[in-house]
Amino acid sequence: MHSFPLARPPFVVVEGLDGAGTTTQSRLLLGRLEREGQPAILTREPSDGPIGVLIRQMLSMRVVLPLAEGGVGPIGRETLALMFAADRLDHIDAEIRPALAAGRLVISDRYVPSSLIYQGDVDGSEAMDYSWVQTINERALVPDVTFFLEASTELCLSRLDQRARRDIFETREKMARLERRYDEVMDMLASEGQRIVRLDASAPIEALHEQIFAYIATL
Ligand code: T5A
Repeated sequence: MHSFPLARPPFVVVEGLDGAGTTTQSRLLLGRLEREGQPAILTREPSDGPIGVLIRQMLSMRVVLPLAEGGVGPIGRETLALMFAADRLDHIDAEIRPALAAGRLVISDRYVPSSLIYQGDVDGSEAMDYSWVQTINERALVPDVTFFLEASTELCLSRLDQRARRDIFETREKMARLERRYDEVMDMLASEGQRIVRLDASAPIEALHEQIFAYIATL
């Protein structure tokens, strides 16, 4: 167990299905670190940079594109994957690296795993091809630890039901596919040597927070 501030502040990622609680846990962690005297920032992807803002508008269908056959529709899947990768590199340059260099721990609410999971089916089929998404993200800084909030589709939908607005990924069928892919991708990243910590997202908010904080204190 280390005392704060940490000599080398880590880059921490929180991942999970929509509704798993990544935003809740990221915010709680930031507040706790600040109280413990650890300089830290909370950031997210899509980022709040220019490409990230555009992506958020596209996900909520506030920005649509004219289709060749007439009418409008969402941006192409591969183009969206490239936009997420471009946003990530901008995010790393503009926010993540400068914060780490200034001695701040960085918490990112979502990162590369989200691209693998949400954009991994680049041709729109059930067959996954993670390799291209990995290639376009290969310059992304590797996190020191990724907390994966493991949640079922049913749990996430019950939490999201409280909300009026849902984005383009938040339907039962799509989420069930995403749930399976999360498991696959986290195993894949762990086998490549990344530090992945799986947590049961159905646990109470405070209990999850204590597990995350205790882990950070060992880094
Ligand atoms: N995306 C993102 C891609 O497709 N490719 C990429 O490369 C990237 C980076 C982002 C979307 O972009 C996609 C994935 C996403 O679909 P977003 O709105 O930023 O969209 O998505 P999220 O970060 O998932 O935000 P959400 O708000 O949808 O979900 P969270 O953050 O997981 O959930 P949270 O914390 O807001 O909690 C939801 C509700 O559950 C309660 C909370 O109080 C809240 O009401 N809750 C709990 N209740 C009981 N017990 C717990 N343990 C609880 N934890 C939370």
